[in-house]
Amino acid sequence: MPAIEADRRGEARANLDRARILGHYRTMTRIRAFEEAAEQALKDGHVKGAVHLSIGQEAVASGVCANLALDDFITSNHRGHGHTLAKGADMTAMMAELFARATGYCQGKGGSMHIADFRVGMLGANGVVGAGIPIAVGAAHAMKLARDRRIVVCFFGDGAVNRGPFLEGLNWARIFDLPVLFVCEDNGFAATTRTRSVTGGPGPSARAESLGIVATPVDGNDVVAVDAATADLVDRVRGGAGPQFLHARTYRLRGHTAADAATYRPAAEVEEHWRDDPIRRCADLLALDGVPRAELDALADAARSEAAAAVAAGLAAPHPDIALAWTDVQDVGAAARGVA
Ligand SMILES: Cc1ncc(C[n+]2csc(CCOP(=O)(O)OP(=O)(O)O)c2C)c(N)n1
Repeated sequence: MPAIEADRRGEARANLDRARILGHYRTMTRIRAFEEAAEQALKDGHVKGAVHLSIGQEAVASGVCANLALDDFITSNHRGHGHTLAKGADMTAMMAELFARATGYCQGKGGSMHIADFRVGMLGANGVVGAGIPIAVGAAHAMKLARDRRIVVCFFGDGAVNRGPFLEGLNWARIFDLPVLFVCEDNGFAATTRTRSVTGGPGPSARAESLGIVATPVDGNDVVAVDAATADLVDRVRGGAGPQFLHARTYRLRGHTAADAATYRPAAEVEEHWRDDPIRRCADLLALDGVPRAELDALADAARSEAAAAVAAGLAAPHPDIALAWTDVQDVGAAARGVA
């Protein structure tokens, strides 16, 4: 990293105050609590469809989204609970969606990978790897044409860099200088495969730089570092510098889906990465700064209570009416609807 860059980041880090780091701790514990509750609910048979947990990756969602205004936009992927909560979405409606209930974000018809909330700028999770990239770039192009100050953040995994939309989307963003921050959440895996074994060349940062987009590497488990790096990149994007790329290295502490025991990696490797748990790191930092452990435990407890209440509300909510199956879809034809 060039010296000036390192200095600017160091400066930004020093300026992050305790209240802001506590805010990260709160956001990350809420994400963790939501996902642990969803994991248990899946085991109990309440969740319909697949759930991909971001346990271990919470610092990326929190550190990035803390730098966005409510009306800025994000797009997400299949592992989107953290991004969605960090952007300000409603935990109760998210849990109800996982349970396929009428009070869920998609009235129970979408599940985990289709949650969107335009009121908080969340343009959608996406089950198709890489498919959020052109959506983000399209939104950024719309902002540029409208001379709108809002920007777009596009979250995707390291597996997505091997898909065509990555090349097309980043190229388009570069040539039109669009206001978009690409955030590659590099957890080392693409489903059950180590990404490096299926990736030619040095990886995500080099791919972005080959398209003329400067890549900024960051320790994705250090929420303060993610926050500081993002602050700088968001400034550049908002200032008209065009697309930026944040390469956040992290690790997923659970299987690819909540039902995947992840036996393709040694237990010792996972154990090792638990020592690098971003929430624990953040707690240690705060404790070192004088925040009482009891205060941190109380925040984590509050997050678990909130998630438990979301589970209870989800279980109490009605299932969608069967007639809703014909809404929010393209015309399926009168014959199919039985009204010919
Ligand atoms: C176009 C497409 N190909 C394959 C899949 C199956 N699939 C789902 S998630 C995934 C891995 C994605 O890896 P990455 O983008 O790194 O995200 P991560 O799961 O690591 O968060 C694959 C191959 C898919 N959903 N879409």
